[in-house]
Amino acid sequence: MNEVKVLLTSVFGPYGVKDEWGEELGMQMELLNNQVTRQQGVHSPRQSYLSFALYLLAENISVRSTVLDFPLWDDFVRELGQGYTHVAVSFIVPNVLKAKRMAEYIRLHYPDIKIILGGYGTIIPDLEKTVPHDDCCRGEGVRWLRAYFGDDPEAPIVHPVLNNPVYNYVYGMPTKPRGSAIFPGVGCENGCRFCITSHMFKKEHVSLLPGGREVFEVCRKADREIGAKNFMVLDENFLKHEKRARELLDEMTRAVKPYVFVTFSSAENIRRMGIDFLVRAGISRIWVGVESKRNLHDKTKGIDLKELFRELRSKGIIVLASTILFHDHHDRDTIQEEIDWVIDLDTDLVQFMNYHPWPGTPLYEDLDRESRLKNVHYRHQHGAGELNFVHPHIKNPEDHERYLKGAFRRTYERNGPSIVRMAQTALNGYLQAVKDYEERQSRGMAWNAESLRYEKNGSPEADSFMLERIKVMKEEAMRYSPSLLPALVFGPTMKSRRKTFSLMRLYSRATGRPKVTDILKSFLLTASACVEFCRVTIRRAQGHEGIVRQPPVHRVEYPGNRSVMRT
Ligand code: B12
Ligand code: SF4
Repeated sequence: MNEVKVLLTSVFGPYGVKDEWGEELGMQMELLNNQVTRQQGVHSPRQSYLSFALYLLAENISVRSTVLDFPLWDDFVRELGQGYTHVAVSFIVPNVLKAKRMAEYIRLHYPDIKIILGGYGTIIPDLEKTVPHDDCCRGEGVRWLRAYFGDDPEAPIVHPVLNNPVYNYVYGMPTKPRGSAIFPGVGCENGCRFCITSHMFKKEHVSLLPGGREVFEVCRKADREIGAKNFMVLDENFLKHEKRARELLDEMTRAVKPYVFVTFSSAENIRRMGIDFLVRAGISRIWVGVESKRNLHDKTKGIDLKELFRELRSKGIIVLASTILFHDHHDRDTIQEEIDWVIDLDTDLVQFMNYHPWPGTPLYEDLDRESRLKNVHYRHQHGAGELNFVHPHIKNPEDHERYLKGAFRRTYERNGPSIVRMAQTALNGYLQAVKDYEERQSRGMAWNAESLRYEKNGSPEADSFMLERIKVMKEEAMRYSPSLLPALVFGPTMKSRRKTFSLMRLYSRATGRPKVTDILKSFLLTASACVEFCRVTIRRAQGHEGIVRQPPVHRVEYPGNRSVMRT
């Protein structure tokens, strides 16, 4: 028998391009430009992320494997010639036709290869009728794949070190990606009615890195190997696991390593942990589901979101509020009120998404019972187009696209470019941190790691960890500074330009006269923005929303991890 060799692959590109297998709208391989800073044209920062699950899986099985991420069709076909016994495809629902094409090709040309499917696409009912396969993992994959290959499912998990993002463009200028990504766990216990990331894992949080020490060790490893100091933490509700969050801060404090994190958290957990904790722990950007003005979910009940976000921003934490359009109570008036309510929460970033019943969620089951599910092909189920259920008030599919697009447009017109807001939050946060630090010193206050509060202790020693954190906050704020000139030149309105101009002045006052290199950077970025602006304008004239960028193919070979074998 051949030695087992696995190909772990994402679906093939290009992405965000309409063809036989994929869609343009809502399907870019980007977060911000696709579903957050959409409609902001030249101002929209552009980033793409690796398909994290593939690397995690490859690190954690004893058999030899190759990860092929973002292949074009020819890359995939060529790779199949490398003698694999298994091909494992990770896919999400709207990419089902890509997974189908890949699986059918394997069946036709390599009938001996076993096909394994995993990822959110596996929630599709009767999947075998669409995508031929031998096995399918619906849920946490590391333990599943280990069991599949006869390894020890409970062996400690090895976390990969990955460069993140894959690319990063600001005003059309590529900048060097400087961070990494961490996935401490998958799933969420909250079980909100519509939420597939909770119900995919049976309303459980499945831990991959059990404690803060393990999270910190991953940071250290990434710091040593690729110099990463910033981490995108993919865990649905990072702050819910208080012990882990506390431990992470303790570890960072002990080692004086003020790493920076971008993560998700529900509002209730932010309130529980306290904003001082978040600042100290280095949360620079937080993604909060606000869902609806009516506060339909427990995680936001009784919380003054506007006040919470104001406080977070004043302390330098960039807030991304994410919300859902087309709840049942939305009609033509209330949906607009809802959009205005979210914009009025005054966050740095807003994500709008159309309500979507994914198979496996209570929402899906309820709508099925009510015979309200529509026959919309899975390829169109990306949350930016036609609803896949009958809405009581807004039935026209064109409206489903139109309201969503309009919501992004309105946010941009009212709030201006998000990049300016982020710069403002980062700078205000740095200045506030300095002020707070001085005040605490003068009042003899110190951090109490038990109560997670600053308390009077009478002996005002220097808080060396916080001093390091403040340096990092300054660096973070300074990173935005070159973007302000292009933001000013291409500002959408007079109001937005005035705001950018006063922020530029605040930067000069707070951080001193800009260095020659910074001035040069600003001019270069503005020149790049001119080119980007022309490209966006041409694409729009051709009937598209903007430029679609593609992540380059990324291939890594893994020898197999023998430490996970059964003993
Ligand atoms: C990162 C991310 C992205 C990145 C994608 C990067 C990439 N290269 O694929 C970006 C921002 C580009 C993106 C875009 C989109 N995304 Co997205 N994304 C996520 C996010 C936030 C995290 C996924 C992740 O990496 N988690 C960490 C890894 C370790 O966990 P995991 O992927 O769940 O993998 C575990 C298991 O699922 C399983 N597994 C996964 N694959 C495989 C494969 C095999 C063989 C096996 C055995 C197991 C296995 O094992 C892993 C370890 O346990 C999730 C939400 C979430 N919190 O999970 C949404 C999510 C996956 N995205 C989703 C969607 C819909 C989209 C978009 C259509 C935009 C949108 N409307 O939200 C676009 C589509 C882009 C495209 N062309 O494909 C949905 C998918 C829903 C569904 N049922 O299919 C999710 C669940 C968000 C949501 N709640 O709606 N996304
Ligand atoms: S809190 Fe967020 S991740 Fe958890 S179930 Fe609700 S929507 Fe999903």
